[in-house]
Amino acid sequence: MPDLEVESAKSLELARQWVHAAQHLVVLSGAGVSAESGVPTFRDTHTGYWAQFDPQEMASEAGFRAHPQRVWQWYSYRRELVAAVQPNAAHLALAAFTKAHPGKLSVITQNVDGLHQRAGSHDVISLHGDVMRNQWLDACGPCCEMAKTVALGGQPPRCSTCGNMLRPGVVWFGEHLPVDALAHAEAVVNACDVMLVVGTSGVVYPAAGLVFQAHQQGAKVVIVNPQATELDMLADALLRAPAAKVLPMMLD
Ligand code: BV8
Repeated sequence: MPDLEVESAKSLELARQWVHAAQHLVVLSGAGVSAESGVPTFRDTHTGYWAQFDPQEMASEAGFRAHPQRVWQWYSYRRELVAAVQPNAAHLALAAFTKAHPGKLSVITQNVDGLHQRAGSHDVISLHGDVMRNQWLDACGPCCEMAKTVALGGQPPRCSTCGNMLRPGVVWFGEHLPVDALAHAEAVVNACDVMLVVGTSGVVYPAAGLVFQAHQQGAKVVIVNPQATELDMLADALLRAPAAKVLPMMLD
């Protein structure tokens, strides 16, 4: 195994065996799986989004209502960034695995960048929505669906009839996850015999809770992350390495 520290090389060998013997494999991915595509993570100290912004202010309904233009522009910046990047070897390795082993792998992601889907993974369970989608901020009447929207200088577009604002189609802090997505995620985690936890700090719930669920039902847990995470105590194998390096080796 090229230039992996000894422990990770051993863990990689173990993980490969578990992956290829597994009946049902689940991946839970976080922002780190997109890091090598050039998408900033949230909590990496210097490069992460949260180093510059307060998540409660930028990724919450209260923050959006208080500062609609600032929050809308932050998402516009992220949309442009994500549209300009490509899936990396980690996304592609997962997509290739699903193609080679139909029905064996479920991808659950916390990410809103759509890169798993663009790499070719199907039926991705997106827990936190899609940064490219919009939805109405307030429950809207027929006028919003019919009317044109007006957008003034960096402000979120508004319904030209009632003034309802459009907002990004993502799950903000304090908002419930999509019921179907979470239920589907819990079902595949319950049925899996191996869970790969890739590129997540394990800070955000209920997503991080899925790893406890996998561990409790007896699945092997493999963590791929160059840094320590809040979930390391659950790992049966720990790979201190970047996802784009080890996933192709683990899944080939
Ligand atoms: C909710 C969309 C019910 C928006 C995001 C317990 C139970 C339930 C809720 C809570 C709870 N405790 C606290 C809560 C509340 C809250 C929460 O979890 N807060 C945290 C901060 C403590 N949860 C919620 O509000 C959730 N809703 O529970 O509803 C409810 C309702 C009302 C009141 C109470 C409860 C909603 C959470 C969803 C928030 N939305 N995203 C947007 O994107 O703008 S979360 C955001 O964080 C992203 O989706 C991101 O994916 C996610 C998780 O972060 P990570 O993906 O892990 O990213 P991070 O930067 O942290 O880590 C990156 C990792 O990658 C690092 O470890 C790094 O080392 C690693 N890495 C770097 N490079 C690489 C790499 N790894 C591999 N390879 C590399 N090359």
